[in-house]
Amino acid sequence: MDLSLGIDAVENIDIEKFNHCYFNTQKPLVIKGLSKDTSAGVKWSIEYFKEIVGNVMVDVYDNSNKKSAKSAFTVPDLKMQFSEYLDILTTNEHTDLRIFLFDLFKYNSRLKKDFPCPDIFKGILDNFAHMFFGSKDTTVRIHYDIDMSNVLLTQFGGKKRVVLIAPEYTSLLYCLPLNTYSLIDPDKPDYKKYPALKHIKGYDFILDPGDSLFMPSGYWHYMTYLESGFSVSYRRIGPTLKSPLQGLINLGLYMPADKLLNKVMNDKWLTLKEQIAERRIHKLALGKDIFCNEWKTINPSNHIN
Ligand SMILES: O=C(O)CCC(=O)C(=O)O
Repeated sequence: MDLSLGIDAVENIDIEKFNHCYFNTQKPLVIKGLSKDTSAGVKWSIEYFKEIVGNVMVDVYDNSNKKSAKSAFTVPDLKMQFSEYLDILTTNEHTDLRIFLFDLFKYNSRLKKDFPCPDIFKGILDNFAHMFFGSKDTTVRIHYDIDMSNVLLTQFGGKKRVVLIAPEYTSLLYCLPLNTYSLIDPDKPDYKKYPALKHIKGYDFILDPGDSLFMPSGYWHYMTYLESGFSVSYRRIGPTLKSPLQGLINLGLYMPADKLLNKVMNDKWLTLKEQIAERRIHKLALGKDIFCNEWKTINPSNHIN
């Protein structure tokens, strides 16, 4: 994998330029310090959250749960009081517990006032914000968002490393059928098992506290919390109807089908999914005559028609 592409970064951007150069062309962008002049940039801290929403019960996900790491769905592993979770986070030691896609704003409208949707992301979804919390060294497995929205992810607290890969590479990423995850590990790409990864190009950069990342629809992302921290995401639909329609198909058709097969076949379905993902890509490779020799060397007796 060549992750040396340089991501554009700006200090400020107006809506016209953002739409013209990034949103309409679906090109990722980092906006430095977008939140620094907002109340959130000044006020938000672990202590502040404890004071105003500390008593809320939250769903917590355990990254060390091997079963959910291999599952296509992210299912909460436990529930706890938010203040209890924040206490764990403040040690800045590693914990595998993280909070994912949490609609914290609904518990206290002050939070929304502190960080309203930035102008460049105003639209029919601008009332919905989600928060993510994690500790130092926590990773978020590589995936793209199932609803195919564009995402504006603003980082608070610690630094986060982001690996981004354009949707054009989806067919080379061993995407599991009926869902939006891949089992590859961008930190240790296994080129023997997944030779197509050699042909992938992407971005690898660090989001500092206060920075916002524009992630266009369908972009694969893999994140590592370099320090304990949290972020907020807003979503925007467009610029064409193709992505929202694909999002609806993913949510309304593929996800329920995947869930059903998971329920009926359990681990067998996961194994089959991995096999399908591998075979699909090698079939494509043979068709295009790329990395074909590698595949034949690894699987001399395997013939795909
Ligand atoms: O920052 C995180 O913890 C995960 C963010 C993410 O996966 C997303 O915005 O889709």
